[in-house]
Amino acid sequence: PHSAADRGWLRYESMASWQGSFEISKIGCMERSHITESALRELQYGISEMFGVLPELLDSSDTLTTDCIRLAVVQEELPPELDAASWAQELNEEGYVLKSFSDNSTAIHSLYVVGKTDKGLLYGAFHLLRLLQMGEELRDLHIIENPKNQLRMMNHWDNMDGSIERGYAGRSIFFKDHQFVQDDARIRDYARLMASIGINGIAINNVNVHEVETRLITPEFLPDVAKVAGIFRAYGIKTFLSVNYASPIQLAGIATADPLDEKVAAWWKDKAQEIYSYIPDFGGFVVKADSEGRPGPFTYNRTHADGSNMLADALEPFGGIVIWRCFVYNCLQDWRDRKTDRARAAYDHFKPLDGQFKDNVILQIKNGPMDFQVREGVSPLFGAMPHTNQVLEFQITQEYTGQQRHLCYLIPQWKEILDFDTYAKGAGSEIKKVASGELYSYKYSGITAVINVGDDHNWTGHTLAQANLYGYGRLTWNPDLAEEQITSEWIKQTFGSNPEVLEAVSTMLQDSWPIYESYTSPLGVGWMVNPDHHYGPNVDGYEYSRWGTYHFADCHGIGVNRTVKNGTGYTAQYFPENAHKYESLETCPDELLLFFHHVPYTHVLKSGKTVIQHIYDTHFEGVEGVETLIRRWSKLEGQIDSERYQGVMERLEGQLAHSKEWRDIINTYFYRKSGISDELDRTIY
Ligand code: GCW
Repeated sequence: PHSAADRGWLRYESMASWQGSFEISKIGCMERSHITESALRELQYGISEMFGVLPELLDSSDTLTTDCIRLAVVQEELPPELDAASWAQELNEEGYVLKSFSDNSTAIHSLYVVGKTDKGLLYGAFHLLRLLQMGEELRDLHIIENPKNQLRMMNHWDNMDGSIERGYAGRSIFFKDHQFVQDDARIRDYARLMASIGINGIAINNVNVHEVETRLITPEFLPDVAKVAGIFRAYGIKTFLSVNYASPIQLAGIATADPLDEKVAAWWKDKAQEIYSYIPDFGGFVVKADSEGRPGPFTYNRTHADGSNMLADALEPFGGIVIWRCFVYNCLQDWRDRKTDRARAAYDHFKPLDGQFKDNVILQIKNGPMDFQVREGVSPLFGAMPHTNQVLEFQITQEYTGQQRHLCYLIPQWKEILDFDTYAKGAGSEIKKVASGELYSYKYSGITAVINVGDDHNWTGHTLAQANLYGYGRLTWNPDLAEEQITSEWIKQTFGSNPEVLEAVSTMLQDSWPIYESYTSPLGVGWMVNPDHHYGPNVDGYEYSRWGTYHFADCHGIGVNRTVKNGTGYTAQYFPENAHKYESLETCPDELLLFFHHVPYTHVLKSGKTVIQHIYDTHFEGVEGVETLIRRWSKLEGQIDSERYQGVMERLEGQLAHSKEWRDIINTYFYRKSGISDELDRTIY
C-alpha cells in the first residue's frame, strides 16, 4: 500500500509494451530477507505499472532454467559463464552487477541483478527500474557499481511538534503533536525514495534537541523509533537520532553532563544498551554540542574530543557511531570586533584535536565555514585532519537559496565543492576524496545533508526541488557523475522522455543557481537576508547583530578582509596553494572576492567591471534570468500534467516578483552607499 503522495522519480508511468531482450514477466530470487522482499515488491510494482504485467515470482528450482530477471547475491550458485568469482572480488558490501545473460544452447535470456549482499541487490533492482523508466535500450547490459561513499546520510531537522526547522515543504512526515505519526505508508514511500538513490543512514530528528525530543532515547518513544527503524531496515537504511548532550541532567537528574564524570559515562553506557535492545542495528548519535546555545563539554572545561569519545565508548560495543558536528562558533560577537572571524571557528576548534578522537567518532563539517550561503569558500577543515574521520554536510533544504519558492538547482554547487582540490596531499586531493576515505584511510566517512522534504503532496514544496533531493543521493553514491547525467536521469523518470521537456527543464535547472546568485548577495559576501527566517533581502539585517555574519559595507567599500596580511588570517587555514590564491587580490577569483577581501566599490574585477557596476549588472540580469525561466516553462504547458505545471508556474511567478524586490533593494542600497551611478542609467530607486 502506497501513500497518496506524489511519486517523485519512482513514478513508473505506463509505457509501450515491453519488447526488450530479456523476460520481465518473471522474477527469480532465492535469497530471502526483508531487503530482498523490498526489491521484489518494488520490481513487481514498477514493472506492472509501466508495462501492465505483474511479474510472477519463480520457484527456486526454475530460476536457472527459465527466462527471468534473476536477483541473487554473489555467493549463490550462478551460471559459470557469469564469472561471479571475479564479481565477489570487485564488489564492496553494497555494490552490485547488472548483467544480461543469454545461453544459446538453452535459449535462456535473463537479466542478472547480483549484489554482494542483499543491500547491493536492492540497489541493483532500483538501478534496473531507473533504466526501464528512462526507456533505455537494455541489450548486453554489463554494469558494475560500487558506492564511492560509505556513509550516505540524511539529516532531518524535524521537531516532534511536527514543525521542521528550516523546512519549506510542510510538516514532518514522522512527528505530529509530540507523537509519532501513524501513517506508515508515507514513511515507507519515503524509505523507497531514499533507497532508490542509495541513502543508507537517516537521522530523524533535529540537531537542536528540545525538551520532548530529548526523550526519544527513553522507553516512552523507543518503541516508536524502533518501528520507523524497522521500515528503514527493509530498505537498507540505518536509523540515527540526534541527542541532547545534557541528557543525563534532563533525563536522570544527574547534576552534571561532564564527559569525564563516571556517573555520566556509566549512564550513557546503560542508555546505549537500552537503545540497542529496541533497535539492534541502531546507527548512532548525531550531536550538536556547544553550538548556538546547545549544551556541550565546554561547560565543564572539557574538549570536544572528551565529549564525543565518552559517547563513542558507550556505542562502541554495539557498533554504533558518534557523528559530532563542527558547527561550533562564537554566536555572541560584537560587530566592532574585526578580529573574531566566524569562518575561522571550526578549524580553530577542531584542527588541534586531530588524532584525539576514537575511531567511531566522525566529525560532521558543513561544506563552507559560514552557513550554506549561495556561495562561500569551502571549509578549510577538509583534508586538514588526517587522523580524524570526517563527513561532509550539505544543505538540500534551501534555507539561504530561495526556500523552495525560488528555483535553485544545487548539484552544480555541490559538484564544485566535491571537486575542490584541497592540496592536502598535493594536487589531486579533492574534497570528494576526503569524504570517500580515499585520501586518508578513515574508518568511517561519507556525505550527509539536511533534507528538504515534508508532508507536502510533492514532498519538497517546489516540484523541481525534488531534483536536488535526487541529485544529492546520486552524487553521494558517485561524486564523479556528470551534472548532465543526473539532470537527465531525474527529468526522464519524473516527466518522461519527451525531448522538449528534457531540453527545457535541464536548461532551467542548469541556469538556476547562477540566476539566483546574481540577484541576491554578490561576489561571495553572503547573508544580506532578513534575520531569523532568512528569506528575502535585508542588506543590514545581520550587520549589527551578534552572529558574526558581516559584510562591512560602508560608503567606501565592502567585503570581509580575511587575509593574513591585515585581516583575520583565515586564508592561512587552507593549504598553501589555496591560501596564496585567496590571499592575493590578483589571484582571488571574482566570485569569492568579497568573502576574502574588503575592496572599494571602484575595484576592477577580472571581468573588467568595477564591483559597483557588477552589482548593478548582475541584479538586472538576474531578474531577466527569471523571466527566461518562466518563458521556458510556459512552453511546456500541455506537455506536463496541469497539477505539476501550475504548481511550478506559481512558484516561478512568485520568484519573479521576489527577484525584483531583491534587485531593487540591493541596487538602491549600494547606489546610496557609493554614490556611483549605473553606467547604463537603468532605474534604481
Ligand atoms: O544556520 C543555522 C540554521 C539553524 C540550524 C543551524 C545548524 C539546526 O539557521 O536553523 O539549526 O544552522 O546547522 O545547527
